[in-house]
Amino acid sequence: MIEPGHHLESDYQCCLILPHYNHVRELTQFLPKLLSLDLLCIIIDDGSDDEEKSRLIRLLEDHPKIELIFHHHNRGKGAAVMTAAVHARSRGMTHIFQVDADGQHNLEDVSGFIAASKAAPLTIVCGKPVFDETAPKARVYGRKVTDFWVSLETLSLKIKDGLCGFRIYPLEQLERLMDDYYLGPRMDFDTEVLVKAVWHQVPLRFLDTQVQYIHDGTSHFHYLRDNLVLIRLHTRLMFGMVRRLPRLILNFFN
Ligand SMILES: Nc1nc2c(ncn2[C@@H]2O[C@H](COP(=O)(O)OP(=O)(O)OP(=O)(O)O)[C@@H](O)[C@H]2O)c(=O)[nH]1
Ligand SMILES: [Mg+2]
Repeated sequence: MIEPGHHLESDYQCCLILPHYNHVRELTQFLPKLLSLDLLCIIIDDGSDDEEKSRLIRLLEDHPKIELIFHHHNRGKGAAVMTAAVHARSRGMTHIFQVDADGQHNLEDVSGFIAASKAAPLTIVCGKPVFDETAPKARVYGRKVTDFWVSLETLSLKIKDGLCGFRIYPLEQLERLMDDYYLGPRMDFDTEVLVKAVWHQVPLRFLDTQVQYIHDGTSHFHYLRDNLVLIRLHTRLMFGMVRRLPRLILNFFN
């Protein structure tokens, strides 16, 4: 008998989804590599500036394997991923592979991640970043702070990295998390979805992947706004953890 929610390998359909906000220059550079993967790709433009939006449309007009959808105004990376999830489902996908549009992720790892996801289709397969010397120290140390908080919020060491946006979500699992929990629409999304996946006992697997800070690349990480978003995130996750304490303690011993 096949368990509910179990996918046969032959049913497996994975597309790439790229949340995009004012990153046309970077996207132009890695577009050839993206096209060479020969996968359906959904780009969600998250309310980029008008000029960037026109450049994006021109860049992608001759590429039918890339579907472009738009948010009318900037809503945040998490909102863009959730829009993509709904769209991918309507295109018959079972899984979405989230990749940042700023060219920091290593597309050479796409096939290995998909192989791992096919082997465990109910698992969220997440990137664990390997940085080189291009990574700003503040980002590397900032991750350690996130690691500390997520271990407390889940009472576990299941999340090996809560920030890397190179991951494959089984849509069914992601939809359940979207139905049952609040998920932050901005930079809080990547962390929050994994903490809530652990609370919900969705399995996670982490694979190493190189993350590069391209010389001259543009980050739209907004220090004040996004750090406030992250402070609010960990405050609500700590309250959520306390409410679920008995269940998390039980999980700890299982
Ligand atoms: N910053 C930001 N990125 C967005 C937004 N909506 C979608 N994105 C996309 O989300 C991805 C991550 O954005 P980045 O600005 O690189 O943020 P980051 O990777 O957390 O920060 P860095 O470590 O500095 O690169 C990129 O693909 C963006 O284009 C948004 O509202 N703000
Ligand atoms: Mg980035």
